[in-house]
Amino acid sequence: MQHTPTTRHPIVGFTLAEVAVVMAIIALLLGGLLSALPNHMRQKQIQETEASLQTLREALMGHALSHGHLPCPDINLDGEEDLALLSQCHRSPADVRCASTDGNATPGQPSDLANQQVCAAQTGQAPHVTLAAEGHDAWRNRISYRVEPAFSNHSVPMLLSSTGSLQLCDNTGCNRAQARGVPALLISHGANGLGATSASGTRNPPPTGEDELANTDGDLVFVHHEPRGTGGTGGEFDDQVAWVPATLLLNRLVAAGRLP
Ligand SMILES: [Ca+2]
Ligand SMILES: [Ca+2]
Ligand SMILES: [Ca+2]
Repeated sequence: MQHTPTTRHPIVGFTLAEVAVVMAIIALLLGGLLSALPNHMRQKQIQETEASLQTLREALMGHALSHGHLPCPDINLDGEEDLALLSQCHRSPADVRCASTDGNATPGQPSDLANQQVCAAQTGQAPHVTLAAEGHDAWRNRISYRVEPAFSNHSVPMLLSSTGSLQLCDNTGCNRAQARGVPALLISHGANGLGATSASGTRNPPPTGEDELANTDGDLVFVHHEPRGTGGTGGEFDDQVAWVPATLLLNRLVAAGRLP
């Protein structure tokens, strides 16, 4: 009886040590990917919000070109600008509500003053329906909007000499400004959303840091700088701000023949 010779194959496999090394490498890679994911998401949200702010800023300038003034803020959260007659306004020292005594009024004509259509408030939400643009940031909070009376009076068109009083600064003391004499500002209250109104109309708690408080307190000074945690001077900060420079706005109005 003849036996057929058989071929002997070596046993192919991994030792336990090799498997352990491979598993460790996979765990490290997965850990790295997972830890990078929130940062990647946050960067995407910041970029998305920046794009929304720039779109709204362009829409504001487009509105000024077609109407001769910037729109008023939305204060009743329907997305449309809110107006009042100057005679209906209440001037408050804490805010410059209806403070349309901006030098454009014709002296000696109080009745004209009383019938001027002005903003019901100079601070509110971006009137995204009026502007036909998205009005919220990446965290589904409405973008806040502040506009100066000299640029938003609907009865008295802005002039080449119109100036704003808003200041965008590095800190609340404003010893270093990024822009002065600003006609209008748009603010996203960032990932923490403090001080914002949500897209569904819920008012979020106020900011805890003084730099973010500067963007919600209704005065003329606004703050913008790099994001910061809770530890630094001025407190936590993640707001994003865009502004309409007076020079750019007036230049576009002149180029379009809206101003002499
Ligand atoms: Ca409204
Ligand atoms: Ca914030
Ligand atoms: Ca302020």
